[in-house]
Amino acid sequence: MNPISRTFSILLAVVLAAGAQAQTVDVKNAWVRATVQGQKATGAFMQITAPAATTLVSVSTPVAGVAEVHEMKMDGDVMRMRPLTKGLELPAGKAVQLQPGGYHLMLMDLKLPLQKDTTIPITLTLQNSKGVQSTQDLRVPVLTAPPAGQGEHQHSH
Ligand SMILES: [Cu+2]
Repeated sequence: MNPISRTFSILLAVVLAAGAQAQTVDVKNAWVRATVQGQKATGAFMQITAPAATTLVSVSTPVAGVAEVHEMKMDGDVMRMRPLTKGLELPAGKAVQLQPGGYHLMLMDLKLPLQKDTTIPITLTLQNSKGVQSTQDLRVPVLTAPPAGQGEHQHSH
């Protein structure tokens, strides 16, 4: 390899590494709710913190035909969920909770039952403030209830 192409390769590697790092979000307490035979949809939950302003534009997983970012909202006196068509804003340094009753990832058209104590892959598609998109792969445990310290009981206070 000649010195010029070698320098270029190193530069490219640095740029790629910097790009990947800028896009990475911190994900904690991720889990997806286990399903029973015949159930076609479930929710996935996690806490996401982005180091710089980021938008979660979409999600995908091989176990579901359709995966969407949803929010729950009161519609009159009925709680409804709807897809966030413009994605979920992740402000810099602020932990955003995806949890039962709030924002969540909706996995629909499930191809198989999700069994407790297995894990599934979920890919997040993220967009930075310059409009550049990147993906981040997660392994998410399948549970029947939120992990300790997380979840439904937090809604009652
Ligand atoms: Cu939903």
